[in-house]
Amino acid sequence: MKLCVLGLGYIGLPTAVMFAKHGLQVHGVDVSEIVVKKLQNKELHIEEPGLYEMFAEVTDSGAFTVSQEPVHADAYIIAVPTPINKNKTSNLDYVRSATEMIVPYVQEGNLVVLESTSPPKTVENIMLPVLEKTGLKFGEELFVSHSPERVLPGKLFEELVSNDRIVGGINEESSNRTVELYRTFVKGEIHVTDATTAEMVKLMENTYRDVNIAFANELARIAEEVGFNVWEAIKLANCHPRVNIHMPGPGVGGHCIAVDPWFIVEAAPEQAKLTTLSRKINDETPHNIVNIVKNIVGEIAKPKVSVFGLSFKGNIDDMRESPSLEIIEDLVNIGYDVSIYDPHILSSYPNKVDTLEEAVDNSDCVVILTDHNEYKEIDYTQIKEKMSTPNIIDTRNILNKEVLQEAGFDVFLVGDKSIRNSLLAK
Ligand code: SAJ
Repeated sequence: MKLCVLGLGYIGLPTAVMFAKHGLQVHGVDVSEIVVKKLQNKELHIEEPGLYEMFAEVTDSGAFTVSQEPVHADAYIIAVPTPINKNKTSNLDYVRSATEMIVPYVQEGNLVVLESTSPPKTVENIMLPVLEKTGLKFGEELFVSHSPERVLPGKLFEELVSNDRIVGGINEESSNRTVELYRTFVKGEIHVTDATTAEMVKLMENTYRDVNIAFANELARIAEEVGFNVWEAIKLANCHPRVNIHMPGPGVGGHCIAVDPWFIVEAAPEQAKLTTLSRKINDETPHNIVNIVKNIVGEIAKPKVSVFGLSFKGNIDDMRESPSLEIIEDLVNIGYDVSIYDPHILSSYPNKVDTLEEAVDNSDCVVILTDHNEYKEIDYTQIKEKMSTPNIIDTRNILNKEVLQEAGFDVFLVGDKSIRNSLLAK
């Protein structure tokens, strides 16, 4: 069986490689010449545990090829970005153009699967009108479905296999063929529904998380006001068998959770009240963190702030929608001397330095924004020697407060009375 995967990003590339590893002949397509050249030279443009080994293996064996143009295949998977515009409406240009791209190649009996997270009715209103140009009869000569990717960056290969999958075909035969395709490696259950429901299921999962994280962030602000430790309180509340409150932090990043709720808002703005408010709360959170920094270093003349973490969550290299970007921009705009340290981000970024030493040299405050393992393993006593003022703000609850305090740090934990005390002290 021959498969053609369009979009070789965080989802498309690992998925393509997985199919190639499991016996399919796979051709990957990306519009970016840089990405294609890199892959053809057996180099990766993204970081994901286990990806390189598998990618190298299927490339060497010839099971996986890459170019900027599609080929004839039995099935096509579209895994292109579905970003949002500045006004929070969906941008489906990539879905549209990827579908256009395969029109000259699609033949009778082919299957086309959309994996990109998309607003409800994308298959119906965006893809089908384009695929009509093939002249093939939908559901009889050409099979189309949505099967959203639902894997967690960083744990992608494990989740590709073990997670349940949702398949929503435009008719039963489209669903059946899609189930058969993914059975190649999926060990989780494959649930069949219609295309619009499948689109909504994916959006609902991420919106559930966004609303829950907004609640956690709201509780963090309440904890700072009232004076208790929200992390301990959430841990205790979650001992209840029916409670699962998520964790507060510096805000919500990534291409999924910070974006997908807007697709629901766009589809039904009047009805999506809680969804809209949760987005607002999570979007405000980076500014809350900036205010905390301001309260702690505000009295120091031209303070230096060391930001730990550019990626949107721990142990990955993905900066998309990362709350760190907004926090850094605000800190720079205030006029602080900002120095960023992130061992997972290899590309250059303004104010990013290469070593921990440079980042903390003469610093007045370390702000931990991402829970990379590296930050848990740092010897903070040594860092303190280099700093001008030993302040440390932990937005992820990854530090041992007592140990740091003993070492002479002023430790401020987001969602804790230490933040309140810092405000009262001013
Ligand atoms: N975050 C919190 N508190 C939490 C959990 C997360 O502040 O308790 C923050 C993270 O730090 C990060 C953001 O939320 O900035 C999102 O991280 P995440 O780990 O929750 O999710 P993603 O964006 O990496 O992946 C999600 C996953 N969806 C669900 O768990 C329902 C993944 O399965 C999806 O495939 C992915 O979105 C996607 O592509 O849609």
